[in-house]
Amino acid sequence: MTHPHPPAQQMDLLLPDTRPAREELETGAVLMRQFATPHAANLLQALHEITQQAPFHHMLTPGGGTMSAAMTCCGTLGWVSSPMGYAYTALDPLSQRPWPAMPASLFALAQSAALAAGYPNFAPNACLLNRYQSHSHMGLHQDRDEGDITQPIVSLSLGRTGLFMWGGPNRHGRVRTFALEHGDVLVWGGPARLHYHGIKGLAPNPHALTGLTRYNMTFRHVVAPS
Ligand SMILES: O=C(O)CCC(=O)C(=O)O
Repeated sequence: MTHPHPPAQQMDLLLPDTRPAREELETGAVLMRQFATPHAANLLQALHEITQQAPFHHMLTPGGGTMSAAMTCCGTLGWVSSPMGYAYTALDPLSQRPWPAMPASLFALAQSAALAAGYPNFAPNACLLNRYQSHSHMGLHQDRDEGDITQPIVSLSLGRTGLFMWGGPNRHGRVRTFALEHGDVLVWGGPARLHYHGIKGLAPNPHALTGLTRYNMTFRHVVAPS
């Protein structure tokens, strides 16, 4: 028996991606869809090597809970959350060793994404890696521990689609939610640098390369704590 129409899931695969390749969310914030897709295999390999040295884990929060997403870092400084607060540290608190170095290919990709978004000379020295599974989420927050808000944040998504919340400079402002898919890169800086953002959850479908897991890497320039 032949089917006049393919099943819905197959149809999705056949439909062209109609999302614009480049979208300015607002002044300073640019979403570049599929920007990193050609580099996905290299990125996943780099992520694997980093997490062999500094495994993902659920950090403790200042409020006494645990972060929903599992995290780790690479670069000369890494972001940590603990009951004592948030900080950038030179050592991974789990191993007491320096964080794994940021691979040159990741640095170059983050730099080229920043440039394409209108931020020349981005020099990330820290990268926070997030791993989301099943019901993971990340509440609305600002990235404000970097000690330098003149440089943007470059955020790269891999694997399962994340439902990203994009707010404004105030916690209780309007929030838009949209899909961040495999290979999408979002850059925010300038007047949008301290905008609230987070992850509401994950889309249901698994991804061919990562199954039910979503990875995210955010590249930052951090001024070393004194
Ligand atoms: O996973 C994401 O897309 C967002 C990550 C994020 O907000 C962060 O690391 O500060």
